[in-house]
This record gives sequence, C-alpha cells and structure tokens, in this order.
Amino acid sequence: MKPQVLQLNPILIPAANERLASLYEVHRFYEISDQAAWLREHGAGIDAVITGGHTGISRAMLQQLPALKVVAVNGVGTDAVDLAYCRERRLPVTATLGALTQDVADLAIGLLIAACRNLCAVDRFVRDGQWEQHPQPGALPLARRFSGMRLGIVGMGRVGRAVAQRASAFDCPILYTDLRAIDGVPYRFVPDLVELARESDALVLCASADKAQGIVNAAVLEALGPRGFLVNVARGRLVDEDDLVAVLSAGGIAGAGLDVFVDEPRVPQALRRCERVTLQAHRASATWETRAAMADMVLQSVAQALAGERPATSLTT
Ligand code: 8YV
Repeated sequence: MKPQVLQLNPILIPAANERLASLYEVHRFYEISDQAAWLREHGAGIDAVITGGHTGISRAMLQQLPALKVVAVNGVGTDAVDLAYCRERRLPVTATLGALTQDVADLAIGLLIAACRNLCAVDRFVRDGQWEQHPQPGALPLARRFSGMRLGIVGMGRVGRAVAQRASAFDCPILYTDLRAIDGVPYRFVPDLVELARESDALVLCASADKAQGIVNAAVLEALGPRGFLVNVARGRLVDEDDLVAVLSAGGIAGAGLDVFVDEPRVPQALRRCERVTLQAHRASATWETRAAMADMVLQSVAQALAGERPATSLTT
C-alpha cells in the first residue's frame, strides 16, 4: 500500500500533483465534506501532512494523526503549527525556506511603489472613464516619491534582507528592527518599534508572527505619521487592524500596501473602501517559479521523512 498523505491545501503546480499521486495515496482534505467523520475513520493511517503556511495544522488535528511522520508546510510561516507540541512528539515540521524570498521581496517593493504612486486608484480613474471627464491636471493629487524613502524593515530575515537589497538600489536608507541586532547586517538596528516608525517614511513588515501579534498598533502608526506608509507581506495579525483602520481614516498615515490580513479572506470594508490602500490577496509567493520550487521542497521533505531520514528543512527535529 502506498503511504497516505493528507493534503490540507491545494498545490497549484500540475507536475507536482502528478508526482504526489504517483508516489502516495493523496487525500485532499479541503474536498472532503464531513471532515470530522473522515478524520475519525482514517486519521490513524495518515503518514504525512502537506499544508499551507497560513493554514498550518491545529494541535487537535495532529492528535488525531498518531502515525504521522512529517508536517510539510508549503510556505515559510509556521505560526499556524504548534511547533512545541511537534518537538515533543519528535515530529519534523518542514518549511520551504529560501524558495519564496525573491518573490515576496518583489511584491513588498511593488506594493510600496503602488501605494506611494496611487497606481491602483489611478488605474481605476482611467478604467472608469474619469480621465476623460476630468482631464485637468489637478484632478488627481500629486503622489509621493518612493526613491530615497527611509525604510524601516520589521524582521530582518531572508525576506527583510531581500527587501533591503532592492530598496538600496532605489537609494533608500534602511533601518530595521528584530528580536535582536543581527550579525553581519549592514543596516542600523533600532530596537524599539515606535522609534523605528518615527525614523521611517515606510514600515515594511517581513517578520514571522510566531511571537509577535498586534505589534503594529496605533502608537506605532501615529509615530509613522501622516506622510508614512505601511507595507505588510508577512502576516495580517502583526497589525492591529482596528487601529490601522482608525489611523488611516483619520489621515494618521498616508497609505498602505497590504497582502495579508487578520481574518483572510475577509478584509475589513473600511480597508476595501480606502483609496489610499493597495490590496492583494495573499499573493506574495504566487508565481509559477516560486510555487514550483516550493512544491519540489515539499515533495522532498515528505520523501525524506517517509524514508526515515531527517528532512533537510525540518525546524523541529
Ligand atoms: C503562501 C505563506 O501563500 O509562506 C508562507 O508562510 O503564507 C505563503 O507564502 C502559502 O504558504 C501557500 O500555501
């Protein structure tokens, strides 16, 4: 009998799905209607779980999978997996470390330029025929220059560094915060987030949300100030969304570029209505190139774990 793989999220690369199906009995959990009953009946036979970074897997579900040998996360965020519990069980939890760095950094820069230059609002202005109705140059407000902006990067991991590298090419001075100053990083470390916001023209969130929740609150946003921008390509819950809505509505910051939200796919109406916000749908890693590389890593992790080896990207074993 083939090993049993429980897949909690689709993989969008056909070749990877074909390979999975040729090697394993794959159960697509997201297509099962009575999931609780299915787990009771089949949970004990599951050898491997494949999940998404945002989806993770709950402790309650892990407890229903006693024969599990690996949780392969198709992403880098492991905040939705109970890592302490997996360590106790000596269960490898793997992530696609490094596979999505470039694309996430690209989108961070794209969102910041889009927010500064009102790209999406002006696109709507042209698309809706408004330009023809209001051809006078003053019909649209002047935008904000991106080049040379002081960038405050929150989380100087792989993605943070890739954002800094790109922004440096636009002559942006870089500051950062993290749990501690990071050796070998050539940018100025600012331990306090409010202070970082005060010294930045834009805050770019690249941190993992394992320990940090609601850290970007009203105090941070007010320190960023009415000419400041916020970009989030990490996790929605790093931001206190109610505070963000309140500060944005009051003109307390200039705008935002957001790929992630607290309760995806639900995005607060106030953000959807705000012309100064550029929205994405958790798309930072969603390119063919990155998703193919991620799928390869997931397949490799599952194969290694089922062969009794320690998966190369295990975070827990
Ligand atoms: C993916 C992510 O959208 O890496 C992560 O943690 O959230 C994203 O890159 C997701 O994991 C795809 O399943």
